[in-house]
Amino acid sequence: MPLALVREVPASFVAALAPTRRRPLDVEVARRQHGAYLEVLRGAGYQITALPADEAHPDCCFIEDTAVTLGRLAVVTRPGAPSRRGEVAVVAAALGARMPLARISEPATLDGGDVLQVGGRLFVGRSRRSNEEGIRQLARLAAREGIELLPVGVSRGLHLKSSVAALDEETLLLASDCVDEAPFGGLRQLRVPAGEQRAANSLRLVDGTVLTPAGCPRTFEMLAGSGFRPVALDVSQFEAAAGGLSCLSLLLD
Ligand code: CIR
Repeated sequence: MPLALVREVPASFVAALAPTRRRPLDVEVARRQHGAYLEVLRGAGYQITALPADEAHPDCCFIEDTAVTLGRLAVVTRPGAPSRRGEVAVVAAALGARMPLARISEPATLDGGDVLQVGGRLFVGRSRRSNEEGIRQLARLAAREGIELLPVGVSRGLHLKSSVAALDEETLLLASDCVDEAPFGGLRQLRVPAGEQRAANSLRLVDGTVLTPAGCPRTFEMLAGSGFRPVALDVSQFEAAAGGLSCLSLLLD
């Protein structure tokens, strides 16, 4: 059974890193939205393992950033934001109980939100959070697993996956003018309509459903019209903290 590792939303979420926040974050609403997200994952067939929230780490629910899986190997990251580095220990323990672990180490930084697997390839964002050394260390580990890594320049948005999602093994959903698109040559590309950039942070689930943020109707129609199965979900509180659908889980399909 596919597994989704998630982390509960702490009361301290009100202090989550949020460069573009205009309104205070609402923990109760965030928890409701998180609960609805988990229901959709369950419905898609995932067994959920929910790690407890850590009040010392307001961003801990954005669990995607703490680890990357390469086949049967889990790579524990070293998040780019210093305030998030203490999030990895609990996630490493949970992953280490089921699979071998490797670690990204200083001076490298790497956020899971910059790592996008498409078919057998790994695209990795060179962003404010993930540096060259982080990409180099991940490339070495990926090569050992027979996986090719391609760096991608990120010019807008926090992470690579803020602007690009994989809809299947050969199709991307992306927002224009946010990343260097040259490395994606050869892949089919669907562009989110203007004004719906945040819809590029969508998440394909193991049953083929594509979770997409609520309030992006044109993207929803485009996905449905292209043969995908979109499901819209309100994650406004997480978006207000620079996150989105992909960052709330580590999916082990
Ligand atoms: C941060 O700034 O690190 C968090 N507030 C948001 C992280 C979102 N992560 C993701 O999209 N992978």
